[in-house]
Amino acid sequence: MLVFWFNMGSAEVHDVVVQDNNFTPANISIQAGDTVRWENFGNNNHNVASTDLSFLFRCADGCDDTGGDGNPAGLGWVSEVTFHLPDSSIPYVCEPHVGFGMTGSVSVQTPSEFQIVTVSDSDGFEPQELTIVQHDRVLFIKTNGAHNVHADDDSFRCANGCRDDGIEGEDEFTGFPWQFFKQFNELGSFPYHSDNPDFPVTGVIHVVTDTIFANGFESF
Ligand SMILES: [Cu+2]
Repeated sequence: MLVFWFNMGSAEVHDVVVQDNNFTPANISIQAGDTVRWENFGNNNHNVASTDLSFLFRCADGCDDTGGDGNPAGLGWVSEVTFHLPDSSIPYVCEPHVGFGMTGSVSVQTPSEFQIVTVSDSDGFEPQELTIVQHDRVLFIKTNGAHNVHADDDSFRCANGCRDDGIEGEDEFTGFPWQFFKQFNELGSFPYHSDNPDFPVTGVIHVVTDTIFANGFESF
């Protein structure tokens, strides 16, 4: 059993090498909540631009959506995109070299283990308080009303997308149905709230180490 505890999850960042003129690996598979990091080792100007309308990102020297510049750029740029929802295949291209076959895809799997927190007008965040192990993932689901999930310390803000994940989305409170996976990689307590002024509901996630769980604290 202990082997399981120590093998559970880690901060998952998947590297893709950008060269003249291809992506390596071109097709990768990740879990929802993971991050893909592209780095340009080539001399040509490259970028990464999604062609899937539900996962819009365009990055090179940063991503368009997060104030960066997704125009093709030369040697040395690094861009990261975090994927919060499963999808069988999210295709992307390098815009100047798509005609040369410079294409790739990200397949996002449902995590094998995760906790669920729902939010609604009537019940607020449920469970209101949750303790998880470092690197665990939480699936937040809005079941009714207009809400988002905003960390009190402003470290994250998500709804139909998360701020700063590189993907075009809505992180302010919204009545649009949404759900997202978030991985918690930092230890500590993370109180959060909905920004809806009519339903200012709150919750908290406690992130602890494997060791604390192994010592039996979870039974309390
Ligand atoms: Cu290119």
